[in-house]
Amino acid sequence: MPSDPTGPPGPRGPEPLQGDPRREGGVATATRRKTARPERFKVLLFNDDYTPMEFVVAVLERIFGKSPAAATQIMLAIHRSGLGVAGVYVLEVAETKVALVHRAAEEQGYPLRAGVEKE
Ligand code: TYC
Repeated sequence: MPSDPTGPPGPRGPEPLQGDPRREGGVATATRRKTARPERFKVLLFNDDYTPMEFVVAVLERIFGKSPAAATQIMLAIHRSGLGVAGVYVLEVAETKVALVHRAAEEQGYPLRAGVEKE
């Protein structure tokens, strides 16, 4: 007869529940991921008074893969609040996107700035 896991605790404490490795004679260990989760970084875009809205939307579409609707929403949020998140990436990708934004803006003579912040 299977023991009643809800019954009174024995000398070694309550009976392990079904699926608990202690019940199967296995070794109970703390859960721990083997591979470190890579740190992720936000790419921020900053508002300014000169970069055209259409250019910021184009940057969000081309460099950050946003849909036209999402790009417009993000651009307007930056315009209203001063800054916004264009995307979240591992550090090397985030830094590359920042460089692409600055290069595209400089080519057109716009002062648009981007930066990286740890998530
Ligand atoms: N404020 C700009 C304008 O009125 C538009 C703008 C939006 C600029 C977002 C930069 O990151 C930016 N033309």
